[in-house]
Amino acid sequence: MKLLSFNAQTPSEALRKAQIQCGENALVVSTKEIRKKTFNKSALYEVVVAVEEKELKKEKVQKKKSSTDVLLDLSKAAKQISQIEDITVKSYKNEENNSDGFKNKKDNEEFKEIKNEIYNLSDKVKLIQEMFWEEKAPMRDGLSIPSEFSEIYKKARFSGMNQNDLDSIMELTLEHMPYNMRKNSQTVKRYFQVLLRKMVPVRIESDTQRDKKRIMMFVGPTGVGKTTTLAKLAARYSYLKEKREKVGIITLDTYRIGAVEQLFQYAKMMRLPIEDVIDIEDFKRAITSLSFCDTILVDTIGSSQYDKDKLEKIEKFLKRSNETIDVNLVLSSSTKLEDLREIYKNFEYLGIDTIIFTKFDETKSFGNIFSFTKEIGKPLSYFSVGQEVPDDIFCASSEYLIQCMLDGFTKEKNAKPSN
Ligand SMILES: Nc1nc2c(ncn2[C@@H]2O[C@H](COP(=O)(O)OP(=O)(O)O)[C@@H](O)[C@H]2O)c(=O)[nH]1
Ligand SMILES: [Mg+2]
Repeated sequence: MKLLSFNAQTPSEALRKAQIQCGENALVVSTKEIRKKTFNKSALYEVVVAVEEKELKKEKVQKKKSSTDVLLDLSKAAKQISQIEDITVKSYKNEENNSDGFKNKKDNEEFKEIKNEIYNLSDKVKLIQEMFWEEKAPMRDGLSIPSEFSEIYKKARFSGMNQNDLDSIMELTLEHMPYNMRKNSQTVKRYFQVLLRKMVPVRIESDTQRDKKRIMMFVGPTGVGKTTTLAKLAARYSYLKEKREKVGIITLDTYRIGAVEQLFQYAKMMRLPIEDVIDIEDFKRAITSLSFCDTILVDTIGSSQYDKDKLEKIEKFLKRSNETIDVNLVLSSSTKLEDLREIYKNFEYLGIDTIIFTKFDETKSFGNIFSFTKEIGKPLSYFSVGQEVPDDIFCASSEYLIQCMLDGFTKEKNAKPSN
């Protein structure tokens, strides 16, 4: 036995919908008004019916309405609306151009009539859209996703997030969302956003404590932006944050020609001490010589995640230094979810503390970041949003990530945390 819910402007219409989908034998469990009639909106009723699963399957097969028909209806209605709108605009302009300012009564009545007709037609379009959505609406354990959820469902689906995540979050939303919030797609979106945000672990940026230095190491695949991120953070900690810190840099990136130069240039520009290091003894010495610093940032060998030798070398540095080192895995936003998982698997044994995502500006879908972070449960700490040093870096925020995920990337959005 399954419970299904159907919404319509009248209880009888909702029942009719239920009977079309579930057959005459559907047992009505409850009928309730879920939205009161207002000035510009009709009331909305919900009928919940119980139905045998085999009946449901039978009815589904019998369902004939094709989505192409609905699409044709939709475009026809849209065309009618645009024609009427055109007339409206013209008649409105004529009214405005009337030189003596006199408003013709007949014109006014016509204008009202046309306005009413537009309302009626746009209602019709909405209804057709709902029919179209209902037909395509995914069914999860007998739970059909209502039309108010369609916009957010589609956005989340195209964000690249894991389909299972999306389905279970939808189910949760449908189960727990209060009825009065379901009345329009805006409140649904807000509720859904809050739920998504709560699933993203984020590490709040902290200041260093007195007499306690912080060592941050940046690891990750070649070319993701480790060195650039380190340079941005060096500037941030030493000049841009309210509480300025003494920052030192160590580079283990001595194998890639040019890579050391790049960091030395940045250090010189920012007047920060920098040490390059080849073996573990060097590393220990460098940490000692930078012991006056509050924060030491360590850049690592540009390595492919499959390059076990280089990864093992990093591990040695971590283990033998006898220091507490904060390991920051740097990843690019444009990496597919499966590849992010694979990379993480290879770097995991270094003991990853936090994740930094770079190249926000180079992707359109952020659902991979959401699903990846939710899966591994490690907190996000920073987002890199462009090539500019030092400006293009934000503290990670779940609001900003979900906003990029559902509405696309922009550096200017309100959700950008104030840095
Ligand atoms: N568009 C964009 N490019 C970035 C970003 N971060 C780094 N880059 C670029 O990516 C390239 C590789 O960066 P690099 O720091 O050398 O990567 P590493 O090999 O991981 O150290 C450089 O051209 C950077 O300017 C970002 O957030 N957005
Ligand atoms: Mg580098």
